[in-house]
Amino acid sequence: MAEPLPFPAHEVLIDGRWRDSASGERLPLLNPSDGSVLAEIARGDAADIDAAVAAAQGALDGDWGRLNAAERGRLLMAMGRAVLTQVDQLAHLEALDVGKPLKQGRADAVALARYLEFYGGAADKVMGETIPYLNGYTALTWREPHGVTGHIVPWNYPMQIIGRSVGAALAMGNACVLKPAEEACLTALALGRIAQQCGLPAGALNIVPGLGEEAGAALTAHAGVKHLSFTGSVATGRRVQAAAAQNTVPVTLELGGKSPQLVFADADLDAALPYLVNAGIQNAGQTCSAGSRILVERARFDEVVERLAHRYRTLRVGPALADLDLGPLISKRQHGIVSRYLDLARESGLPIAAQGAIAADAPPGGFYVQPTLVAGVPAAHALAQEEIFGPVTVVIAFGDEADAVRIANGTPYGLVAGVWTRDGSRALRLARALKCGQVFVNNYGAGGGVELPFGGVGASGHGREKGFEALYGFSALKTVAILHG
Ligand code: TXE
Repeated sequence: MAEPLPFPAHEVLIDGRWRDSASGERLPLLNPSDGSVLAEIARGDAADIDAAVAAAQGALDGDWGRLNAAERGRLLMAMGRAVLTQVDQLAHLEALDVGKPLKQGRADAVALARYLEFYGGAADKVMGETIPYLNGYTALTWREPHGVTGHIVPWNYPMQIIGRSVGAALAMGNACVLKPAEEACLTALALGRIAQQCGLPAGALNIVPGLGEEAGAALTAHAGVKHLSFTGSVATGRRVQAAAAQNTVPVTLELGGKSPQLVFADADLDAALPYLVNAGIQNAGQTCSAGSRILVERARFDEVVERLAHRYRTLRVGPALADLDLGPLISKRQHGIVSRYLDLARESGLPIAAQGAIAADAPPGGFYVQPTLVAGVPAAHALAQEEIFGPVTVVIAFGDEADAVRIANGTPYGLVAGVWTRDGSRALRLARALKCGQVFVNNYGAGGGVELPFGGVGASGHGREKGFEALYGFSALKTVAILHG
């Protein structure tokens, strides 16, 4: 018998109150490690979104809107501290809900705390400018919150994505309506409870779980929402942007990628290897910034493939609570998507260089897939072009630097890139030439990146999250020109 959850999962949080969805309908939440029903969540719909937007507007017009920047920051920092006291509990929830190994869930919880600390500390440090203007005038700018902001979050990194999005929005004085993913929303609900315990005014953060096409679509269409941030698939991102256009509101879209890691012959391979492996398998490859294409200079191609393969053969997959290298995929559907890519690799005759193993005692109902390294993949092949969102890493050979850049930039995406070289000039040339939002040189995603602006170009989306940049996205600049003679 599974342990009961620490709170009822079937409620929405609106205006500081937990209650059933307006329709009373619920959805089953599955445990990806064994396929069992873990809990029921609310099936929020347009009526709940309506109430949540009204509550958020009420908070802006009331207690939340009256706080100054330092007071908002203090509340966020208190939430960050509270999260730090519950890292293990949050990691446990994420393990049950997302199938994430405990150590990865802990890292996510610490990152959530860091976002809350960072944005709490930044809340009162966003300043405007005075502008030299005509004689007799004083001209200045300041940043104002948009108002009610809508946050649509996927299932792969709920804590981190909520931290970077809701944390920044609250710091700037917006009031939020959060729609977590129907596949995983326990840590979102837990954060709602933490926010209440820390004294966040009612209505500043409202949480409405539900289906994308119901609660999600209602949020994107709501005329009371003044900014939308969305992380998820390209197809849904386009729908979100189209809906936002109807109300002429700004959107931030983070839509994943096919991020390359470029390994030159002069690279320090000992340093690179752990990153090359981890960036492909973390969270079972269900990571927007997964380094899922490894591009290797031909002179060292065989050596790199062999060393990667050696590590891949040792990788172990199993239930999240067993805390192995990888847990299961999020759902049967995602398992089907990834399995089809593996079938395609075999049908295309691509060399499977190595695979990890699924633990013998992994429950048969879980959504497990072997981490797989596919070597010598043509750059134009679907496996090298499309986001697989599973632990499948392709290795592609390149000739010279120009070839590497051409291959790296040769997908519709542009989120992150990694460059491994000892040549500083080349590193700088590539950092300029790569079409993406973030470039890591001789590291990849190190440090979690709370402070580093993040977002993509092309099909990876637009707008920037993380770092100070997010605060600009969650505010509108107002210019004031005063004629005083
Ligand atoms: O995404 P969706 P899914 C990619 C990844 C994955 C694929 C499908 O390649 O295989 O997307 O995943 C909400 N209006 N990424 O189906 O549909 C939905 O409820 C408003 C990359 O999970 O984009 C959930 O909260 N909202 C990625 C969120 O959108 C809607 C993370 C994401 O769901 C909606 C996840 C609608 N019409 C998947 N339809 C990344 N960038 O990290 C759905 N939603």
